[in-house]
Amino acid sequence: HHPHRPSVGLIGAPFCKGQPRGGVEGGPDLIRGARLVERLQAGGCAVKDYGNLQFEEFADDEPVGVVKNAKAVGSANQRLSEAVHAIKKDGHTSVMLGGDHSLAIGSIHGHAAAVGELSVVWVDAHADINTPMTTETGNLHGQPMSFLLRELRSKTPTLPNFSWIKPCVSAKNLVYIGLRDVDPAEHFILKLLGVKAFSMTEVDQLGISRVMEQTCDYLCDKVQKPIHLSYDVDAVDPSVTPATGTPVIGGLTYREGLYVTEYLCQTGRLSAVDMVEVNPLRGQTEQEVQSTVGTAVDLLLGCFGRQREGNHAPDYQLPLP
Ligand code: 6HN
Ligand code: MN
Ligand code: MN
Ligand code: MN
Repeated sequence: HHPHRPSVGLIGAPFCKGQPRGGVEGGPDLIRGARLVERLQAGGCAVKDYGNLQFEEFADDEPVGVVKNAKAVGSANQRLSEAVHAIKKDGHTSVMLGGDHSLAIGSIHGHAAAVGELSVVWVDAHADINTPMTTETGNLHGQPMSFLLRELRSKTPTLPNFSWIKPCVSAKNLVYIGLRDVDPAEHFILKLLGVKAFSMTEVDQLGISRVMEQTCDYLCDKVQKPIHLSYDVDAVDPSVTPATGTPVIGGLTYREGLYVTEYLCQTGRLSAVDMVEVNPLRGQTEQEVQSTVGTAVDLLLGCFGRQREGNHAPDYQLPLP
């Protein structure tokens, strides 16, 4: 492998209870089936596959107010947090395959437990920053950031199986890219905390290259913090990634989506990645599913050094006549 390429620690989280639509638990195996491991290895990365997590079932997971499946989501994320913590302690760049986006709670929590202060780049059509008090749907995949931000500690009640969570991200270390479907309460929270956000309007105004430049200028202060990239496949336009639970028109192009990963890769500080919300049952055709899964794999390859200009192994030798 390339000596400068990071080793990847892969963990599958086949979990769907942060939202109501079945199928998203099939994401990890589908993405593996698109030859993710082989293609990362071909690109010079060492890969250790930690397999899929198994999650506890709760017969008595009653809604807390409007919030659904709190016990299942809390328990799944506690397991995921421990798994990501271990992957980081083993020295890998963590790659979490979801599953729905409630899994960012455990992934980011475990990452922070292992490395300390980190920057979060959240690429999504949605802000996923509702609190259990503001959510309109009760779905926990619309709320993960509210449990992780220190600034929202006093605004979030402790749900069953959530008491292990310590808020570990500061609002100033969070950047959103791709927003275009933000609830009023979420918009209020973003303004209240002064969170840096590049909505699709800013992507249109600045272009994706200046968005990424400004993202890294904003996050890079003198302390070089590790970066956690939480990538919701619905950030990309549904013409490209239709097989997802909450598609929103007007998203990132394939090229813009990929540029985000390439840019973060070349910072050398990408320390953990989530790829979430791939749902094969939401595709209308096999082609829609393949386009979504193929894009998810390409985004992950972009995170680990694959270049569109072309690639070759460091020891490549021209064949002699
Ligand atoms: N996602 N804001 C909506 C809600 O239910 O709170 C949508 C959330 C979507 C979540 O895409 O990960
Ligand atoms: Mn080596
Ligand atoms: Mn999301
Ligand atoms: Mn989303």
